Amino acid sequence: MAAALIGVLAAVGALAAGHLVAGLLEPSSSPYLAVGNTAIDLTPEPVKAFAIEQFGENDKIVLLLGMGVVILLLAAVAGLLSRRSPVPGLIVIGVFGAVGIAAALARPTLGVLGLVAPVVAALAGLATFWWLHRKAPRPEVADDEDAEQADSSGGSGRRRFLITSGAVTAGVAASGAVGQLLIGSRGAEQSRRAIGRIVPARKAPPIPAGADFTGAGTPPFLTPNPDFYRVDTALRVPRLPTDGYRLRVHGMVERELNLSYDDLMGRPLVEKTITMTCVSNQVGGPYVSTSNFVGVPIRDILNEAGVRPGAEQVFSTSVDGYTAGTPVEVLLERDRDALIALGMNGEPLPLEHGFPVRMVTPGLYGYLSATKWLVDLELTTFDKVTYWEERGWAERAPIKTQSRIDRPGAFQKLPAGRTTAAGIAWAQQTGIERVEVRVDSGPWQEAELSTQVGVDTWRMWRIELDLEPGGHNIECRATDRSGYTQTSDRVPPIPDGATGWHSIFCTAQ
Ligand SMILES: Nc1nc2c(c(=O)[nH]1)N[C@H]1C(S)=C(S)[C@@H](COP(=O)(O)O)O[C@H]1N2
Ligand SMILES: [Mo]
Repeated sequence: MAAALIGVLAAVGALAAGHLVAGLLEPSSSPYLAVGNTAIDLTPEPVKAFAIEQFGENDKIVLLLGMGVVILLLAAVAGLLSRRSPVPGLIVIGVFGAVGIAAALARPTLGVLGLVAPVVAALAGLATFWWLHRKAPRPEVADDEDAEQADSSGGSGRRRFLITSGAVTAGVAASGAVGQLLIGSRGAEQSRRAIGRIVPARKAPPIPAGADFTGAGTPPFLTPNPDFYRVDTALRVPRLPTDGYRLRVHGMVERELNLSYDDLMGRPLVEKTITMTCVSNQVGGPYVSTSNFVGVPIRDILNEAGVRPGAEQVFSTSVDGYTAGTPVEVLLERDRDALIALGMNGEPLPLEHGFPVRMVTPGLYGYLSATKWLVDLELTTFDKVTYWEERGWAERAPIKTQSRIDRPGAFQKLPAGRTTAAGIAWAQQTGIERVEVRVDSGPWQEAELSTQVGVDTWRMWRIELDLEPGGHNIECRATDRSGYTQTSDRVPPIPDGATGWHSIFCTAQ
């Protein structure tokens, strides 16, 4: 027991010390977070897609917990191997330390300062192990001389070891907690609160009555900020205060720009209602949401910088190292209104949606057009490869026409007879013309559509169905305003978005 405990305390102590130093210096250099982030970057794409599908927004928590369990087990084993000599344990802790340092080195945005936390963590782990090991009761004496040791106050023995390890535990818990507090409260939240509401110079047209069918089971037309889907590779949400914020625009331009948050806020802001969609969304999946985004049209910024001939993509970089490439001609289109967004539904961007500044591009999947925590725009050619392209996703990816059934829910039991089915459909840049529904491969029936808000937003549908008692398969398909009807061919999200009809099975009784 004591042997395993020494290993565990040394490992947890190392992580806590690293977390504390990272909280003081540079949050993302915490070895625990740096290893997790590097693990995400190294994870093969199918596993990542699986994790997003299985655990949704909890995928990172699952990863961190999994890492924790593995570390504790290895540490306990290291402790048990070191009953006689501390060397095996010191080797294992040393390897842990090296992994933490390597992970910090692999983080693209961490400088030399980022190495302090993992180095301190490694030293703290080795020292704790060495020290507790010396204090530990020897296994041969532990059994026979138990009573004698317990009595000999001040001498080496089990009681003294328990006191020592209790004190170490308290110190470890305190430094881990302080580190977490520091990491959690660095600037960004405060600076977000100080901004108040974000008021556009040109408001989006109001959402008309009848734009959704929430009574029939669709989501509300505008997604409340806390419900907006979230997909990103950031284990810890980057916390960028507006003080000192800079957006650099460079590369194949006539004039480099270097814009502060106030420079952006000071421009005439426009508001646009946009339905965002993630390329990883499976047919019927949840990664689609709508918001009133407020920001500066990217076109204005690009025109001010002066795009030089030959530039093909706007290569955007996030403060967390994530990169994306958006075709220049799309961003320059007059009616597209791609935004350098500052606000969502009247509020500054929530931290997890890219505070203080992100991109949003109507009609393109988010991975190549919606960089969050945006700090850099480089005009370049498609030779420069982005985060997702390296992982097999397409260089260009307009959002595909899709539809989803929200009611009845999958495997729902409902009373036989008349029932209302409802859902959503989207075909950004084109608009939805028609949604049809069929039951058990019967004839297609046309659903009623909600009032259209714009071509860049989703549209709701509902239909009355008559269900006989028994199991039923309900399918839907959308036709967009170009005349294209969704194909029934099922393809997976990779490389440029899923296709196929959403179908659900329900039971009428
Ligand atoms: N910095 C950063 N920006 C990012 C991502 C990311 O992983 N990191 N994910 C992209 C993807 S895949 C999508 S679909 C959208 C999702 O934006 P949301 O989380 O605000 O819905 O953000 C994009 N911007
Ligand atoms: Mo995405």
